[in-house]
Amino acid sequence: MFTKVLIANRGEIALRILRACKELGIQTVAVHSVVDADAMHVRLADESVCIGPNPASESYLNIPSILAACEITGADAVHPGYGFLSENARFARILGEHKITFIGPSARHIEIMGDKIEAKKTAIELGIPCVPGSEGEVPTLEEARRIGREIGYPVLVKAASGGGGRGMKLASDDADMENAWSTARSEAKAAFGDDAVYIEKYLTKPRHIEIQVMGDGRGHAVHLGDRDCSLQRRHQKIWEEATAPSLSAKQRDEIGMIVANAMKKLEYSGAGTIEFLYEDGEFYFIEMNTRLQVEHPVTERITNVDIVYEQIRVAAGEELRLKQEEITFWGHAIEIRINAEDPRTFTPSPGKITYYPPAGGVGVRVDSAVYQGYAVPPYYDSLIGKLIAHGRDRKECLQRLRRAVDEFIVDGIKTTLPLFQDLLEEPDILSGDYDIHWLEKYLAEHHA
Ligand code: MV4
Repeated sequence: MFTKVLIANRGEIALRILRACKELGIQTVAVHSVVDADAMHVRLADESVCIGPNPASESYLNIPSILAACEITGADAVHPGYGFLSENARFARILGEHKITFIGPSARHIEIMGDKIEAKKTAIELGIPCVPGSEGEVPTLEEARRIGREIGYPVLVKAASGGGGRGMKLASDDADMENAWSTARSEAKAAFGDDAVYIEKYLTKPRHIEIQVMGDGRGHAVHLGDRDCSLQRRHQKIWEEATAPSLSAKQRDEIGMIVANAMKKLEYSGAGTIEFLYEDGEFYFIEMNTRLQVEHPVTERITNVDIVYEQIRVAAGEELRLKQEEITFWGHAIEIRINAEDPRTFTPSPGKITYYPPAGGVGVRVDSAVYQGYAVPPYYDSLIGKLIAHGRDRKECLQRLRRAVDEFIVDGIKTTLPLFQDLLEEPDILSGDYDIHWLEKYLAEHHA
């Protein structure tokens, strides 16, 4: 096992990782920007190193600085959390060259899944169902139109280096394709320095359902069930649930086994998420995330698996203790993301928290690293906490969630908590009847 883990992140996830390290008896190193000197994870870590000025590009994304912090403290592993360097293959490779373990999958697997064309080819080879579309890159307009006609319009032109919604253009016919294809290419070139694009049939009203996996890199892998993350605004999730309300146990088992077997063949190591669009009873692979995700607690809650603890064990070369037949899904969990933002305009609302009694009680978990007197800095994303409710079924989970949202107080800054009070009155939310467009439509009608 590692003796010292450096946590290359901030906020609630840094604290989450620190907790897992403490339980494993591993010493912890916090790294932080100037403004984060009084953060919770810095206070609770055994050691801390200031790695640079406030902009993330100069601190949490500063590879030389983080390497120096490893050197100074003698850390033998780095946990990258999510965002920042978590899916940076070059970072994973550099750490390896310095005999420091990157707590995550191999640099090769990060690279494959970072290229959406490679990811899709790999998924097809592994027997994962995909959205109908081009076989790889579409280099000419003529070919783009041929594929559009072949699979049937409307189609999406997507950037190979994109993902998370960046660099997508809709084409509804041959005439439309010229504009979609060329703007997708030039935007991809400008944003990622890579103009490769591919084409997919446009699914009009899917849900976003993802499968959590864990592998040991030696051919043992399991799935931990699914999450529905359809409620998104501008490709930012705000509400996630496990299990997905629209799936039967049989469907869950089927897609879960397809994905687990694929990860065995790939010899995938660590935690990962396979993202699907789900429409009319069919799953269509879109992307794989090779990191721990923000919404991992809903899966932890219904499976009783500590995903971060297992990630660290596997990275240290221990075998995966999880056996598929022992993984069961009990009850229902929902996570809501509490952001320091105006609940109507979503404008960031940094500043000092003057009063902070978080929700608690039966069936409630709060993952947060803020406290009364803490000042939310303006430099990073606005997530200040996650509220996770659990119950024997979705109905009990929703009751507890509503009770917890009502008692959660954050004074001094604006938060998205009032949005969730409103959502918890919506019949479609209460019945679980929503797709990826539901939230944007709701906000246009109710929050304009
Ligand atoms: C799609 C799609 C419809 N059809 N692909 C957006 C983010 C990126 N991960 C993939 N995205 C989409 N891909 C096909 N073939 C619709 C979306 C999409 C979306 C997906 C998940 C959650 C929210 C979304 C909001 C708008 C569009």
